[in-house]
Amino acid sequence: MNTLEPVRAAAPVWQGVINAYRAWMPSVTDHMSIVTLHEGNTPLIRADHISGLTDCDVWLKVEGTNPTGSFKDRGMTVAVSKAVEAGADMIVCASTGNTSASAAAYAARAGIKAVVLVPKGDITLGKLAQAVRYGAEIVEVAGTFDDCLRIARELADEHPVALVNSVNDHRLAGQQTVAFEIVDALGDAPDLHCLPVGGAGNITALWRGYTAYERAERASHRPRIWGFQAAGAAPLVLGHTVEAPETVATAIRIGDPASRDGALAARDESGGQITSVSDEQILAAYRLVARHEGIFVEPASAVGIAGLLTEHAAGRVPPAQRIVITVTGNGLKDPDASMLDGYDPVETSTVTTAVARALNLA
Ligand code: AN7
Repeated sequence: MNTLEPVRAAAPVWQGVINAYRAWMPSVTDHMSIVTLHEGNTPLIRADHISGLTDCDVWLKVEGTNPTGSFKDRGMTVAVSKAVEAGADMIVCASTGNTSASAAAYAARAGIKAVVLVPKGDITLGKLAQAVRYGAEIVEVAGTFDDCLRIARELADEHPVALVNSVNDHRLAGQQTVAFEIVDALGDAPDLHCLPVGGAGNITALWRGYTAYERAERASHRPRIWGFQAAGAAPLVLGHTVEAPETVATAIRIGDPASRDGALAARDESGGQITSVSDEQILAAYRLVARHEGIFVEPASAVGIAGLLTEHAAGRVPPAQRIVITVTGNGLKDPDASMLDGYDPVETSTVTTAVARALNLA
């Protein structure tokens, strides 16, 4: 056994969202041990190209730099810490992919078991690779995400397993920290916040975070919230559940959002809106943010950008707004999406002059 004390870092190290914001999480007590991968503290990057396109001051909150590559880690640290505190040795979740990757990682970190229920054939390669490598028990359900969530809830009701979907309030407590980081970085809340909406936990938590900060006078106001769904999976726009949701943005292929009420409250209390964008608009934004901002996101994560650009094209974005867009997950999650356009490499021999000729340099 290694009896060495861990070496002390020379500079303060970011210790994750619970350590940074535990005063805002009443359920986190001083004596509980924290399961963390040092999530959060993600970059807030000025989107110069998109700012120019919209005559606004647009910033991207790049959640793909979290430890498992998506915003889900912010809530998972709290949910898994609480599950361990309660004595759970197994967690369960339903997922379109990112929640399962995150749950699997935090379970591995905690030394407990993760069971992840995913819709068969609908999980991107990167996300599946993560769940496999972290050692989760993967259950492929012949149905949709919504079927998976129903089963996960029923398993947790009837058996000694802790449900870590965002119907678990600890997830929302952690996910609200994205709003804290944004206000701390900008010095105040933005005018407008755009984000993708699937199960709607994230929009619910985001609004909770902005509200907490405004009440504590850390921010002078709360932003309007614009949520966007994919047109083929837009229950909150249509006002009814969607039986067979379909979109290229597999992460948000959800027909029956668990946090519907929270999403509608965020929309209405902020004077915001929830509208939809087409797969073409999503893919156009997906290409644009990589090509013009240098930020590679997965298709679902481009939905907030697609939405802002669509609203701007319709003349509904006033100029000179300060806007934050959450880009929720890393582009490496979905390598197949990147190859949809095909690619056209320069092929040459091993002779440098031939390479130069092929590149029209000589
Ligand atoms: C990249 O992993 O629901 O509206 O099971 O992975 O809070 O659901 C993922 C959702 C946006 C939507 N962007 O957030 C899951 C899952 C990405 C996502 C969303 C998801 P919510």
